[in-house]
Amino acid sequence: MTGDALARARGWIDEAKHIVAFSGAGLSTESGIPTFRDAQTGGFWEKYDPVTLASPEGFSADRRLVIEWYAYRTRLIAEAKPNPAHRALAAYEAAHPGGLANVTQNIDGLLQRAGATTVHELHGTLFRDRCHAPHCSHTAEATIFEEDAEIPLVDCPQCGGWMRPDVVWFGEMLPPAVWQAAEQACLACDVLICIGTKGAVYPAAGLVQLAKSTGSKVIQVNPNPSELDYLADATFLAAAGEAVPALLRQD
Ligand code: BV8
Repeated sequence: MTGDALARARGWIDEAKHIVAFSGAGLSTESGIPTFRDAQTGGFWEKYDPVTLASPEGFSADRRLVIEWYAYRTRLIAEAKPNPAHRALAAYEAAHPGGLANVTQNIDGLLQRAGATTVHELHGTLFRDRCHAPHCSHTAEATIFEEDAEIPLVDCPQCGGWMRPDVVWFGEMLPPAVWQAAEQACLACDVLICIGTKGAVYPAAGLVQLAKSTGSKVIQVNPNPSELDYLADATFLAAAGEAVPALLRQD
């Protein structure tokens, strides 16, 4: 990555006091984690619609199927490693304390594993479980199961409710404290870098519009067109692993 567009984008970043890195599944593709939809291609899970599996309705309809799907994804993700994009974001944050906030739709924990400390997980995490019962707040560390392990269906020790991954399912509200922190970061940022997201899931995608509406520069990194193209001041049709280190001068 060279050229005027890169120099201009680097200039915005150099001038910025506060940057938001708004990320989606494409940030972790180069770590070997298939994107949300691609995760279904090939093999046993192909015949299931991810949006159905990632919903309270899907869970009520077939508890074991949903628990086994998340056990499969958690094992894949536990074996993955942060890639150069995750590491560049963590290195930039370390070099500019308070200067970068990650707002991510990913539930893989790879930013934190790369050393990032400011990570707002809009859609939760695979590495914590919680009780599904509406008025129970019990949480527990998630277990990573071997490939052919028998996956237990765990009941909550506090209320007997069904334990489930602490992620946000379709039709469910995002965690209010995380949402408010993400909104504040997007309102305060000078530059928002959109990394590897189609921008089709709400209310998350609305944060890019929010940042734009307060005068932030929007830089997009995505090898394919997305629903956020119209908001971008600069778009790099490149992989995150190449473009993010170049933009943050961590290459
Ligand atoms: C809610 C966790 C209400 C679980 C996820 C407004 C308009 C339309 C619809 C709605 C709306 N408001 C609400 C809705 C409904 C719904 C929604 O948005 N539906 C969509 C499908 C139309 N939203 C909800 O249900 C939300 N909740 O609204 O609640 C409410 C309010 C009050 C009280 C009660 C209820 C909750 C949504 C969260 C769902 N959970 N994940 C799990 O993962 O199992 S969403 C999940 O899918 C991810 O977290 C992520 O958000 C999304 C996937 O999107 P992307 O990350 O963008 O990934 P994708 O695969 O699509 O694209 C990858 C991109 O990467 C591509 O562009 C590709 O080109 C690029 N790429 C590939 N390789 C690379 C790369 N880029 C860079 N480098 C590479 N190497």
